[in-house]
Amino acid sequence: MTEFKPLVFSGVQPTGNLHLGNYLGAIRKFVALQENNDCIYCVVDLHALTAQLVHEDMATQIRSITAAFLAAGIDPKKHIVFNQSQVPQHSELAWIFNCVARIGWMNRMTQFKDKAGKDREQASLGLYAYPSLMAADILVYRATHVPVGEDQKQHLELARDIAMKFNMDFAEKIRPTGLGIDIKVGDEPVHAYFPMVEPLIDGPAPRVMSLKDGTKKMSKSDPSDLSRINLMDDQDAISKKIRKAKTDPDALPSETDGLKGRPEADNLVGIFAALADKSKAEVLSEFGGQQFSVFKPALIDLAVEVLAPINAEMRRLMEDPGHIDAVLRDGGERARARAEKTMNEVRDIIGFVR
Ligand code: AQP
Repeated sequence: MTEFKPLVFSGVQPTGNLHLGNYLGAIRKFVALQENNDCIYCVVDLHALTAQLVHEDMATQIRSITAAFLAAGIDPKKHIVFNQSQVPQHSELAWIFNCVARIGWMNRMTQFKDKAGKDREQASLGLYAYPSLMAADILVYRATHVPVGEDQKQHLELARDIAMKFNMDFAEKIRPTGLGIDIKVGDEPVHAYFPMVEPLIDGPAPRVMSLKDGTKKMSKSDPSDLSRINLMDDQDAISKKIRKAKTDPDALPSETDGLKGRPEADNLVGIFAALADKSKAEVLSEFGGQQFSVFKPALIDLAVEVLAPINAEMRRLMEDPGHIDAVLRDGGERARARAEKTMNEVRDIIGFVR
C-alpha cells in the first residue's frame, strides 16, 4: 500500500467581512499547517456567485481575503495563494463531478437548505452544485487534507463520496495508466486516482457561535454586526461587542461539564481557549467560579492582543492593491500548472481525445 503525497488545500469566500469564526475555524489553522506541509490557499470567488450574483465590490473583497491570509502569516512564496477564477480547471473538474455526484447526495446538503431558505425554487443552480465545485477545488490538486470549520464537514464527506465513486467507476481505466495508487478505505483496498480527503476540524473553537445567540453560527451574513467580531474591527468595536455579548447570570463553572446547556458561556470560553492556544479545561481552571464581569474584560484584552496586529497589517496591505494582485497572479500561475497536470490525467482516464 502506498499513500498520496500530503497536500493541504482550503478556501475562503470573498463574501463580506471576515470574522473571528473564519479566523479560528480556518485561517489560523492555515498558518499553523504551512510549517510542515505543502499548502494551497484559495480565495474562492466562483463560490461567491452562488448566493448573490452581482457584487459591487468583488475585487476589493478578493483583495481583502488575500490581505487577511498574508496578515495572518501565510507565506505566498513557499506556498500558493490565489483566487479560484484564475484557474479554470476547477470549473472543468466540477462539471465532471456534477456527472459523478448523485442528486440524492446533493439533496442531503444542509447548507443548501439553510442558505436557500423557504423559497428553494428561486435558489441558483450554482448554490445547489456548490459542494461539487468545492470537491473539484480540492481534488484538482489531489489534496489530502482540508482545514475547515465544522460547518463544512458534510461537504467534505461529499467530496470523499465523489472521489470514491470516480475511483470505482473508472477503476479499469485508471489501472492501465499507472496514475492510480492502492489505498485502503476502511478495510477495503481501492485503486485510487483521487485521495480520500481528511477534514482538519479539531481545536477548541471548530464552530464559533454568534455573540447574540450561542445556538447560531457566527456568520458574515447575520444581519446584526454585534453578532460577530470582524477582523477589521478596531479595539473599541471588539470591546463593545464582547461587553454586549449575551451571557447567562451564573458564574463560570470549574469543569467543562458545567458548560453543558450554557451555549453562550461555552462559546466565550471556546473563543478564549482558541485565542490563548489553550484547552477549555485550562481556561476554566483559571476562571472557574468567576463572573462574566471578570471574564469578559480578560477576553477583550486577549482578543485585542491577537487581532490588532492582523488588523493593522491588513490595512497596510490594502493600501497597495498592486502588490496583492501580483501575489494572486503568481499563485494563479503556479496553481494552474498543477491543476492542468491533473486535468490532462483525468481527460486521459475518461478517454477524451486531446
Ligand atoms: N462560525 C464559524 N466557526 C468556525 N469556522 C467557521 N467558518 C465559517 N464560519 C465559521 C469557516 O471559515 C471558512 C471560510 O468560510 P467561507 O467564507 O468560505 O464560508 P462560510 O462557511 O459560508 O462563512 P460564513 O461566515 O458563515 O458566511 P455566510 O454568512 O456567507 O454563510 C470555512 O472553513 C468555514 O468552515
